[in-house]
Amino acid sequence: DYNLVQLQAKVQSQLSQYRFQHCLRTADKAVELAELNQGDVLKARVAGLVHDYAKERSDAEFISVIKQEHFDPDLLNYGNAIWHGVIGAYFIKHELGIYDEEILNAVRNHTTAAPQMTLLDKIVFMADYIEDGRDFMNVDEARQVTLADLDDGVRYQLTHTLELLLNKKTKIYPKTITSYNAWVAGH
Ligand code: DGI
Ligand code: FE
Ligand code: FE
Ligand code: FE
Repeated sequence: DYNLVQLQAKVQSQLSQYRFQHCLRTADKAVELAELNQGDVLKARVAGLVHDYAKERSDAEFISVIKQEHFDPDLLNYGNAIWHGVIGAYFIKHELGIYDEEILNAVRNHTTAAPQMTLLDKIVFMADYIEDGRDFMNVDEARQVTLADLDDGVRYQLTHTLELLLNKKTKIYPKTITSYNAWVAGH
């Protein structure tokens, strides 16, 4: 069982006001998507609330956990964008005492998605993207698509994020590609 008030306070203590508000809005959107898709509303709220818990940690902290806990050393070739979910789940487990692997996996997958996603994975991945504070070109289209069909939303985000990364010549994490291949690409 989760004490949401206590959990919120701990998340707030680790984040800037602006990012904490993003987490609250992501939690609200995750609940909305869970209701629409017959998902677990409480797990959606908790996962949405904590998904960016580690986003403001220093690179040095992530690097030390990657090394000490024997995460895939290839992670060292990436940065905060990839670390805050995958390694973030480690901080969430050990500092917030959340041991539910469904919730932890949804956090791990919230940036890159995954070739195979649970309903909770999809809910958190999409809630993060379309929460009410998001303002990017086509966000209204992304919301419309996602509310009509959650899987179409996942395809939409994977396509548009990959386009964005390519345009910026950002280093793409392999899982981002395998997710795109599994969800979007033809043969
Ligand atoms: O943490 P948020 O900003 O709320 O959202 P997020 O965790 O979904 O995404 C964080 C950033 O990560 C976003 O700007 C897109 C970027 N990203 C997604 N896939 C990859 C990636 N960055 C790199 N370098 N490689 C990827 O494969
Ligand atoms: Fe994130
Ligand atoms: Fe995301
Ligand atoms: Fe986020």
